[in-house]
Amino acid sequence: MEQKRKILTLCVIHEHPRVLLGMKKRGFGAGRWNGFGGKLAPGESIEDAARREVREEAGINVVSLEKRGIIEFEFEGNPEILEVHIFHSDVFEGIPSESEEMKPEWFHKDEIPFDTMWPDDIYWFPLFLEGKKFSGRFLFGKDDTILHKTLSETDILP
Ligand code: 6U4
Repeated sequence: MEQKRKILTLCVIHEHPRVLLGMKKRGFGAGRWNGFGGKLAPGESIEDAARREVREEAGINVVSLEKRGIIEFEFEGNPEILEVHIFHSDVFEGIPSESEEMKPEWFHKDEIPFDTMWPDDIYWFPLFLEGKKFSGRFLFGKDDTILHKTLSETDILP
């Protein structure tokens, strides 16, 4: 079966010791806290898409941006692979504000709401907060349960 790959961005603002997450109000992952991000516009680079999505969803401009991880997500019975590029930012301009898609809120690093986040986040967030780079793959089954996972630290990310 041919596998279709969709590239997505995900940016978490980390102003130590707090992180900015958004409650997704609609679309894929609605009802969950998550970083800001989405699909690439035609001709857009992954980094430019990450910047644009944060601006559109949280109303701020990221100044620093560093890629920290790439995770592939698959759903059992669905040939599509979601390739999510995860970015860290600790310098931004503006004040986070609610958009049609996301309601931003700061969380202390010890009070991250993993119960209302994607179930993979609890695995990679600690690496992210420690400044590590990582790559992995998660396979989800019914009700977004994790059927299989690989996750490892890496020095190089494409
Ligand atoms: P639009 O076109 O905005 O309605 P939508 O279908 O809502 O698109 P989009 O583009 O907002 O989706 O992208 C989904 C977002 O969710 C991206 O930032 C990537 C992120 N995401 C997807 N799977 C994830 C997962 N398993 N864990 C996680 N973030 C995930 O932490």
